[in-house]
Amino acid sequence: MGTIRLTVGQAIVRFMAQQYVERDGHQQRFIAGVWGIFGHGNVAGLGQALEELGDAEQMPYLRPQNEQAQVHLAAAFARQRNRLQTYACISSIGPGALNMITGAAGATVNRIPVLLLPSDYFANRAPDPVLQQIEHPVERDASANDAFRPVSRYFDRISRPEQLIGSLPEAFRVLTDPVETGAVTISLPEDVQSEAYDWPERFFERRVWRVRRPLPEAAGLADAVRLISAATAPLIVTGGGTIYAEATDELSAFADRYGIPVVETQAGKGALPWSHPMNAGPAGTNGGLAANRLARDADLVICVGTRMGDFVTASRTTFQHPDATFIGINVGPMDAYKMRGIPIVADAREALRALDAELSAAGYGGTTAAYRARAATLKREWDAIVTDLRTVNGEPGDLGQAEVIGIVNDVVGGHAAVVCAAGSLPGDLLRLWRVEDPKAYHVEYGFSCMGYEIAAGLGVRLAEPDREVVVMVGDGSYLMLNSEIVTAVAEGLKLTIVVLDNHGFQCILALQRLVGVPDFGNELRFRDRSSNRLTGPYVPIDFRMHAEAMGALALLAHTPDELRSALAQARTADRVTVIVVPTEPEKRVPGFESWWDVPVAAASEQSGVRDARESYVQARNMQRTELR
Ligand SMILES: Cc1ncc(C[n+]2csc(CCOP(=O)(O)OP(=O)(O)O)c2C)c(N)n1
Ligand SMILES: [Mg+2]
Repeated sequence: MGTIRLTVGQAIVRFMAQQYVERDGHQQRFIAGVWGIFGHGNVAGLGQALEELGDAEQMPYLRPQNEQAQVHLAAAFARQRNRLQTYACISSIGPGALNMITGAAGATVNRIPVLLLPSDYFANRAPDPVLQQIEHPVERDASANDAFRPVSRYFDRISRPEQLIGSLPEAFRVLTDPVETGAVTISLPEDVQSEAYDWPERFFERRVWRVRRPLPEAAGLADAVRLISAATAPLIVTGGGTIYAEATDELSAFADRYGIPVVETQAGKGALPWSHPMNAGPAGTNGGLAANRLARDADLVICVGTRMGDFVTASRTTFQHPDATFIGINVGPMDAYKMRGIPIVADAREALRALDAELSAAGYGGTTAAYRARAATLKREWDAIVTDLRTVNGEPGDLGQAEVIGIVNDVVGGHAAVVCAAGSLPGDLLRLWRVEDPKAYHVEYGFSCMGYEIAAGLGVRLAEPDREVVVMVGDGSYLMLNSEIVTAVAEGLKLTIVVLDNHGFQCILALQRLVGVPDFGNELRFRDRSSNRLTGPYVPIDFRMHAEAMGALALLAHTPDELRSALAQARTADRVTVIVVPTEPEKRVPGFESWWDVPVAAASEQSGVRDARESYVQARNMQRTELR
């Protein structure tokens, strides 16, 4: 067999260009391009390779402003493409590499494929310590990049070129596997990146990775049929897996046919349109009244494609039926077995189809008319509460976050993709945003990473160029990571960013009050000289001017009319638009019969803390810690 002489960097570019995925007969390239910031670690390695081969291999290079942001962007792109395509992210060594750790963890938590290629210190160690090397005094081979290990689903360091021949295929197997996927990191010493090797031609042949749709086993289905037939109050929890598996039509038909209400998680919202008669809305800590009441009383919970995080389980208090039983339909065993679940380890679409066939073969006619009527009544009541919360009330210049959500959603509709990640917005969006298709709600709430929002907006826009994209971001998250607005300008990416300016971390302030602590450190205030605390007036920030300086069309909206007109301007604009909306922090959306486990100080001189501790200890009695 012949060989091809290329550097390691060049070989990676050529290899990536030949990797395809296939699902349901559709094939596409898996790596859409390479995001990266150059430094001494990669400018002569992958940087040279992309410059020489990028065009020929159709492997475009894109430049972010921050390495963390490029990983968020890649993850958002992959999520929006149902994990069937992603970007590679490259960085220099040291700080550039470590900037990707947070994004890597987010991708891994959310089970989203991203390929990370950070540079590393010299494998030959000749110039040690190279600029930005940690130089660990005891473990000589340790590098900053070892910090990727716990946040990656696959990690390797290439210290000789030929190691790539084994490592890259393994990386793509993991990336394209629905169970194992997450951040995949291949650490590339800077000297190795530019070394040449005679690669076997076969290494660069086109390879197609078929994305598995594992079928359910008969025994698990039989258990499920028995449990569903015997249940009086069954409920479905849908997570992101339903959407990634493109099982939303099956879910809709299943829920309709058998009269089983569906409750949503953050990643699963959108699986059914908000108006679907069986969609009871979100459950758990940030849930609504209908879902939380149905969940409280459910005797059987069918979990589809969800990791059952503590927000949907309200820290194990959502499900209060003493004999509540769980069926875990999940492609990943770890998730399928959660809550003492009867596992159906399978692709969500295949499992729902098979379960439907088995249930109808068993003559199951669905839930009782009384149960369906209860679900319908609860849904009607909840929909009315949502409408009420979204409706503008009070003075026009006194907008609350819920009203802003209502106005934005009314203008852009239920098919625009709304993007968010942290703060009080995710909870409010979960309850109040009305979604009409499965890709129109993109809230990252597995890692809830401040700074995801704007970068992710770019990723969603690139994944679906024809869909309107609206990023909803708090002022705190905006201040943490806003610089990809410059990238949006440079790349000509059109999206709308709505910044809700409420003077700081209002969701954590609310949480602080709940744990009995007086307001401390969460608002953006000047230091007060007499108290020596951050209790002075609000620090004024002109977010509009800030966004304008980066090249965005930037607008300020104080009133509902100004917001509607700004959104209309954004829709006709030819570039990224930032709309700054000052909001009233004390207009908060209440909780709906739910809880979240946030530990309260067990000793304090303050009566507020002691009272909060007492309620906390009481509330913990509700936790179903036996469900494991
Ligand atoms: C990177 C990161 N740091 C800290 C947190 C903890 N945290 C969650 S929300 C929040 C405040 C967010 O403030 P803002 O974006 O203004 O939203 P608001 O709470 O005002 O709605 C903080 C500090 C986080 N989720 N992510
Ligand atoms: Mg805020």
